[in-house]
Amino acid sequence: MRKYSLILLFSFLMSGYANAQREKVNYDKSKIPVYKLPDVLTRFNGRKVKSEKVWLKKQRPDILKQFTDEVYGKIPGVMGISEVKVWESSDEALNGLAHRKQISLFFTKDDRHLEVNVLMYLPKKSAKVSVFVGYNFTGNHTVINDPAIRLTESWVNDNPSIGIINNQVTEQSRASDEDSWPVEEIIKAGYGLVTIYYGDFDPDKNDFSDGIHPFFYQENQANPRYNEWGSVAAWAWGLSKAMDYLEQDPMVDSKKVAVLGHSRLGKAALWAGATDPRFAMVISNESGCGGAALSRRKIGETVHMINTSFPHWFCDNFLKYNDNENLLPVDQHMLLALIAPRPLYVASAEGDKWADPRGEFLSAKYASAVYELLGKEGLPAKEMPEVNQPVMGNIGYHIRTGKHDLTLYDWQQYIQFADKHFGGK
Ligand code: GTR
Repeated sequence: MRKYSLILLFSFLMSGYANAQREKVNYDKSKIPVYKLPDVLTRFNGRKVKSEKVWLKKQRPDILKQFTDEVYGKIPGVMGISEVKVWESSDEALNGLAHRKQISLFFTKDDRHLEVNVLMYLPKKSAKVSVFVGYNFTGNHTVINDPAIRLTESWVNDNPSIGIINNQVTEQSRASDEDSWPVEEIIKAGYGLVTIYYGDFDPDKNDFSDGIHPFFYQENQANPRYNEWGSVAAWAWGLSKAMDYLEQDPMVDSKKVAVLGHSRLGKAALWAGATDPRFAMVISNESGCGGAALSRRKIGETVHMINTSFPHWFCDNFLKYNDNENLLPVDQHMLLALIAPRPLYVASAEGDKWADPRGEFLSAKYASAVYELLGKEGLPAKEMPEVNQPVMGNIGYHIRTGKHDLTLYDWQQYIQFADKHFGGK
C-alpha cells in the first residue's frame, strides 16, 4: 500500500513537472536559437560525400551508428519469432469485402514468453497484396467495430472515458479509435492493413522489467545500458518482427510494405524504416520531437521535455543533449535521409504546434539532398506548402488543418502516395 502511494505521489509530481514544462514551452519563432545543422552529405571527418558508393558504404552506416548510440539505443542481441499461430480467419469481414486474420506471434527465451497479437484485413485478390503496417494505441479491437476481434489482455494506459481501468480494456473501448483507421477505404483502394497494439512488445511506461527488454538482459541486469534501446527502439524492433512474419504470409507482397505510425508511433515507424530496409515505404504522421522534427529548433516539444516526460523512450545517452542540442552529432533530417531512396511521407497538422510542423517540413527538405545524390527526386517543394496542399515526390509532405491526430484526410494522401510508388491497384 505504502509503495503504491509513493508511486502515485511520484506520478503526480512527474505529471506536474510535465505540465510545467508544457507551460514553459516556446512557440515564438523569433526565439528559435541560432543553430547550424550538421550537413547530411558531410562526413564526420569533414570530407564531402559525392557518390552513391560513399553514401552507402560510409556515411549512411556512420549516421545510423550515431542515432543508435546517442538517440534510440542499440538492440543488445538477436531474437526471432519462436512460433506463429493463425487462430482466427474469415472471408466474411466487412460484409464480405475482406479477409480477416488474427495471429499470435510468440517470443520465448528461457522461461520468458511474450505473445503479440496481429490483426490483418486484406482485400480479396488472387495476387499478393501491398499492405500498410502500423501500431495502434489501445488494442486491435479499437480500430474497427468488429465483434470478432479479441480484446487485448495486455497492459494499456488508463482511459476511464472508454472504460480502460486498472490498465485493462473493457468492451466499451471497442471501435474507440475507428476514426483513425478507415479500414474500408484502405481495402477498397486495394491495400491490406496490418495492425498491432504497441504495448504487446513493450508497455508504454517507465519500467524495463516488462515487455521485450528483459529477454535480452545478462545476469543481474535490470535495465538497458546507457547506449541500449529504449521503448521507441523496442517498438521499432517489433515492427521488424512483424515484417519477419509478413515475409512468410502467402497473401502479402512483402516487397510492398509501408510502415506507418502516428505521433510516438511515428517515431517508431521512422526508426523501423531507418534500421530495416525491408520496409519499402515509411510514413510519419505528426511524429514531432525525436521523430521527423529538427531538435535544434527548440520550438514546441524539446529534447529536455521529452526526456523528462518519457524517460523510457530513448537511450540514456540521449539525456546528454537536454538543452544541449548543438552537441548532437546528428539531427532528425539525417534520420529521414537513412530511408533514402525509399519513398517517405512526412505529415504535420496546423494545430499540432507541439510537434513543430515547420521543423518536420525542414527535416524532409534537408533529407532531399540524399535522395538527389541517389538519383531520385526528394521533396518537390522548397517552401512549406499551404495547408491541405500535399506535395509528393519520393518524399511526400502535407500540413493539414486540424489538430494532432491520424485522420481520413491523412490516409487519403498515404493511399495516393502508395498508388504512385507501389503502382496502384
Ligand atoms: C506527447 C509527446 C509527443 C508525442 C505524443 C503522442 O505527449 O510529447 O512526443 O509522441 O505524446 O505520442 O501522442
